[in-house]
Amino acid sequence: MSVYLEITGVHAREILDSRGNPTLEACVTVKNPLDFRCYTGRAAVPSGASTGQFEAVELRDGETRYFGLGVRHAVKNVEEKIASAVLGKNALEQVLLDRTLLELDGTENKGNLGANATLSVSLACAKAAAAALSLPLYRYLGGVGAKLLPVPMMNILNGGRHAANTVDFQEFMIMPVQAENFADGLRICAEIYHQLKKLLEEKGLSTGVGDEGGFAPDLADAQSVLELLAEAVKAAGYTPGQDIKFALDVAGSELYNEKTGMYHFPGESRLKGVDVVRDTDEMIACYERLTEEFPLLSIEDGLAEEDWDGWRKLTQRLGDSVQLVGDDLFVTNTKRLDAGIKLETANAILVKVNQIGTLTEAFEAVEMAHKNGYKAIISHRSGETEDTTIADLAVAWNTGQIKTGAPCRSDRVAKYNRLLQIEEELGTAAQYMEPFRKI
Ligand code: 2PG
Ligand code: MG
Repeated sequence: MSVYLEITGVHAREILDSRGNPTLEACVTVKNPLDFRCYTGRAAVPSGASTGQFEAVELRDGETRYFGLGVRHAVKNVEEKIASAVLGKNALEQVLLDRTLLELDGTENKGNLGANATLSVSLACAKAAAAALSLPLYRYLGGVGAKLLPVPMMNILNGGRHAANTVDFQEFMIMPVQAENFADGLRICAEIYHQLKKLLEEKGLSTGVGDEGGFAPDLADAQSVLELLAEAVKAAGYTPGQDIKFALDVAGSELYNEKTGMYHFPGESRLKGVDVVRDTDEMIACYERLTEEFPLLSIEDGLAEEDWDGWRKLTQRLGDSVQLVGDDLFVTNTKRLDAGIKLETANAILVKVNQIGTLTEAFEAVEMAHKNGYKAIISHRSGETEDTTIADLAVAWNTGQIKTGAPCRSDRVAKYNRLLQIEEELGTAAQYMEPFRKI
C-alpha cells in the first residue's frame, strides 16, 4: 500500500446517549502524507436495553456516579492501552488495527478493554481514513460497489423493554416495499407515522413515545397493534401488503423464563388479570396466525437466544415465506451465525456494531450471512447518539435493510437524514429494494 495514514492522536470522552446514560466517544487523528494535513474521525458508541447474553462486554464503571453506568474506565482504556497500541499505525489497515485491538484485549468477549472502548476507536479510525482520502464513509468502506439504499424497517410502535406500556412485543415496524427510492419510502413511512398519531388521539390512546421514537400506547396484544397499524396505513392512503409490509421484533429472550421454559407476557397479563404464558409451540402458532392475517415480512427474535430447537422448528415452518432475523440469537458474532447456518436456523442476521466491538468483525458477519444466502440488516441500538455511521454501513455493505427507529427523535432521524444525503450523492447509481423484489 503506497499511502500511509499514520495515526497521530487517539482521544476519548464520556458523553450522553439518547436515554441520558453515559457512553463513549473517540476521536482518532491521522496525518496524510499527500497534503501534510491532519484529519480526525469521531465515533460514538450506542447502547442496548434488551441486550443478548452473548454480546461483547459493555464496560461500565459500577461506581456511584451515573448509578454505576459511567464509562471512565473505558475512556482510560482508549487513552492509555489502546492509544499506545495503535499510535503510529496506518489507519488504512482496518483489519490489522482491529486485530491489534482483539489481541490487546485477549478475551473472547472484549471483557478487558470493553467492546465500547474498542468499537469507538475502530469506527473513528475508519472515519479518519475516509476523511483523509476525501471520501464519504460508505464509499471508503464499500468501494465502487456501494450503491444499495436500505429499505427502512421503521419502528412506529414501541413495547417491551423500550416502553412502559402493556405491549409485550418490543417493536412493530413498517417497510415501504413499493417505494420508488429511499426518500420516497421515508416519506411514506413518516406519513403513516403521523396518521397513526391521529388515530391514537381519536381513540383516546397515549401518543407518548418509547425509546426509539415509536408510540407507546396500552394495547392488548400483537393482533390489536397490527390491526391499528393496518388502519393507519390505509388512512394514509396506502395498501397494507402492497405498499407496506410489517415487521416485528419480539425480543423473545426478554419474555423467556429459563426456570419455567415458557414465554411470559407481563403486559397482556396485567390487562387481562390472568397470567398469560406461552410455550415455544404456542409462540410459533401465534406467528403463523399473524402471518396469515397480516402482511408480515419479517420477525426478529421470535424465540429466545438459547431456544435453538424452537428456532429450528420456527425456521422449518415459516422460513420459506418470512424473514426470520436473529438478533440476540446471533449477536453479530460469526461463531453463533455459523452455528445457526449449520443448523438451518433463521434466515437473516441483525448487525449491531457494538454487539461485537470492531468494524472488521461486523463486516465479517455481513459477509458470512450474504455468502450463505442469509439477509443482513444494519441496526441501531435503543440507546443512540447523533452518530450516523450505521447509515453509511448499510450502503457500504449493500445490506438493503436498516432498522433505525421512528421518524421522531433526532438520534433516529439523523440516520434517515444521512441516507437522504447519500441517495442524493449517488444520483442515478443509487438502487433501492433489490433484495425484496423476489420475496
Ligand atoms: C433490538 C434493539 C434495537 P436494544 O432489540 O433490536 O431496536 O434494541 O438496543 O435495546 O437491544
Ligand atoms: Mg432485537
